[in-house]
Amino acid sequence: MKKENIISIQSQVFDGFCGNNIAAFVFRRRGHIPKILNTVQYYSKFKHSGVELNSQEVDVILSEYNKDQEFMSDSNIYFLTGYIKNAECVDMVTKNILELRKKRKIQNGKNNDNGKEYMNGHMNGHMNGHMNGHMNGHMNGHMNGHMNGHMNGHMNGHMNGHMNGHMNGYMNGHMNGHMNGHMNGYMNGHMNGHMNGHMNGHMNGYTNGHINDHMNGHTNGHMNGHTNGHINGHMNEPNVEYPNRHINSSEHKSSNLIIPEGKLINEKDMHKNNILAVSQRRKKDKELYSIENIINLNFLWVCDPVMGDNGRLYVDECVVESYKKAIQYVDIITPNQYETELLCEMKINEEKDVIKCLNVLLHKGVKLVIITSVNYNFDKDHLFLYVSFFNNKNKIVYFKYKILKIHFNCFGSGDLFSCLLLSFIVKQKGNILHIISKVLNILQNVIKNSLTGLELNIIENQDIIASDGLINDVLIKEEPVFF
Ligand code: PXL
Repeated sequence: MKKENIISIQSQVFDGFCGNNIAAFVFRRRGHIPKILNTVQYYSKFKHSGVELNSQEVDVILSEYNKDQEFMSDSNIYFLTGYIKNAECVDMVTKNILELRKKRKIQNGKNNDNGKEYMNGHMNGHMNGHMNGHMNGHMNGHMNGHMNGHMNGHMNGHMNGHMNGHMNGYMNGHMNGHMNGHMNGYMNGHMNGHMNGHMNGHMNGYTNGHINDHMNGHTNGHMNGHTNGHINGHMNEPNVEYPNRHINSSEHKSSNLIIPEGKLINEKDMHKNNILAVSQRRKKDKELYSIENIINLNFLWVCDPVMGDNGRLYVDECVVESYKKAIQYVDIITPNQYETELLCEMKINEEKDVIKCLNVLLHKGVKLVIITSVNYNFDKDHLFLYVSFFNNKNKIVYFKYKILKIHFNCFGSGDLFSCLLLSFIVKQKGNILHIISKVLNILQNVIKNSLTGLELNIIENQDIIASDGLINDVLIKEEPVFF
């Protein structure tokens, strides 16, 4: 197991709860061992008297950490940034995160560049966006988005989105989405979605979805979905990893039968009861919005662009510009309504404005956008959380959570949200929509138990904070937003 490194860069206050006073406690109470960098030391969140680190001081700490990490490629790194008072410090934090990410690219194989035209040689890590043209050589890691053209050589890891054209060589890992064209060689792992064209060689693992045309060679493991055309070759006996080997084709109809957990069902029964289709669909639903498919969990920047609330700034004005520049490198962003308006240079009055903002942020390169609180004039009783990301077909999806407004005039709930979110992502992984429901469940309960004072009762609610977010069994469910 890789070592976990959480680095929380936020404010600290002498009295009360915000920034790292919340995050440090929450992370530790939930079993993490965070590294804490305090950007300021204020008296309280209401009285900003105290001291502030300058950008050189921020650099001293973070570059020391970067040096230490040089030879430690066996760890996952998670940055959480919150309150940073001035633009130079935001720039310095960004610079250090990028430097470390770059180093990781060499050691771990991470790459976030978009390839255009030709790419020869090796590509390690992530490729997001579009690649048109040829790729020869190796690719390790994730690829999201479209690839048109040829790919020769090896691909290890995940591929989401579309691939059109040819692939020769090996593919290990996951492929989600569409593949049109030819694939020669080996594919190990999962394939979800459609494959049109030819596949020659070996496939080990799962195929879900459609294969049209020809497949030559071997398949080990499962193949579900539709096959049109020919399958030539061998299907090997069950391997160790996937003990049940099935070929299901399009004559299966849906069924509501549920497989009792732990019960072994033989192939004949599976076909008879037509259960597999259900379990596959469930698995697909689970995987569809899985955080692992949206971001790379080896290196992650959760940026809470803490700038202000309700039209009032509490950082220097030029911090806005620094965040705008940094956005392209951020994996997850969690602005409130006012911060979203500042970053996207527009006012939010109705849902279509929110959608515009989500699109702006996603097209700048953020992989997961969560707008933590939107208030509408036409609904004073609720606030809304929006989440958006590219799905495995490279299409933007939007969801919202309708939250009963609790009239609690206190800053800090955003800080509690962001550290809980990171904790759930690191610990639980899986469906991001479920994670958000659970984080909201904890947040709502802590706020409800803090209504009598001006601070969040973090310590008093430590058991709720440490919980799995299923308190009272009341979960706010996401609703899809169609645009
Ligand atoms: O909750 C955001 C926040 C963080 N840090 C400091 C703050 C605030 C909000 O007021 O003052 C120092």
